[in-house]
Amino acid sequence: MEKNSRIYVAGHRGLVGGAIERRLKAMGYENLITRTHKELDLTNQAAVFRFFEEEKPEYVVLAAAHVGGINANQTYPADFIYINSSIQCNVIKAAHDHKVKKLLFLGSSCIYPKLASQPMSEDALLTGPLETTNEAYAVAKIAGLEMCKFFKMQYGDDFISCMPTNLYGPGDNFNLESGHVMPALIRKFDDAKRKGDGSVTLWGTGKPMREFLYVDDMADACICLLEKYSGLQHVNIGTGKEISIKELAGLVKEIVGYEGEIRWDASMPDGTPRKLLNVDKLREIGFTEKVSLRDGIRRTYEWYLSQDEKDLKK
Ligand code: GFB
Repeated sequence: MEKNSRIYVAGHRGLVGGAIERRLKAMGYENLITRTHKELDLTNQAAVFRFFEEEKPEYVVLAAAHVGGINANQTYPADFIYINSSIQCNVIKAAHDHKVKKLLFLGSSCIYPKLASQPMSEDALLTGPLETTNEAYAVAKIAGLEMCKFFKMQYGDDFISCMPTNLYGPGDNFNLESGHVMPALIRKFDDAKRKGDGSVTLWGTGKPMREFLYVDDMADACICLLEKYSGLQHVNIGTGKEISIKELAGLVKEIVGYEGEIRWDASMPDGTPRKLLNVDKLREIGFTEKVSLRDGIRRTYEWYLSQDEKDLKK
């Protein structure tokens, strides 16, 4: 990619897209193309094809998606499979038709079987049943990464995919119903501290293990793949380290400075017990994360405190 290459960052208002746009700008890429959801509905094929005709991007980062935490995935599976499949089909086909030089598709580590042996390597894909709470999203993301693979096989398009672990950081969705665990912990402990509540209720048992990557590290990993990787198989992006939700809650509680009790609502789902990624392939390509979990949580909390209430999708 040249500094004046026309790079379309789809999803630039989201957690990952926002970090990628920030990083590319900081690196001196001056020809970034972005559209808000209002400006371009990526589920509208004609609008997407018109956009590619007009803007002729040379590179595409497909970070736009309909995303959410365990509760949103479990509650709205039709939305998750339809919206994400539409976005992917439209953008990948338009990128092919307009001879985009390279496209990076972003998926999620929930694509792997619920009980895949841990850590999960790229070869674990499609070797067993999926976690039911996010099956719809996972099927859409599997279709997206397979579509990139088959466009590369049939047409030679340089379309690659990455499957990131759970991401967090500035720009995350702090809505308690639709968001993920990290922003939920930050918001719940901060609210309880301000109100002087004696306890905070979290979901499930706290036993599941999760892996977390700070979103600026994710942006660096994506740019590393854009610059160095053109293989057929997708690439896991993670840290190779995991923590229980219970331990994570203790860490966030300490960083926020909340001193009350933690309670667990076992009527809420735990989701998959573990989804630790094998990141050997990512290391071979030449990427290692820089931000530790503690430091990433501290930075995210500082960002959270600097935001207006209304901007946090409360
Ligand atoms: O981050 P999360 O919503 O999604 O939940 P997943 C992770 C774990 O945190 C689950 C627990 O075991 C939750 O029960 N948890 C505890 C909470 N308290 C809370 C809370 O207040 N809010 C939330 N949200 N969780 C998602 C997939 O799975 O991972 C998506 O559904 C995507 O499709 C994403 O793949 C990366 O990690 O379980």
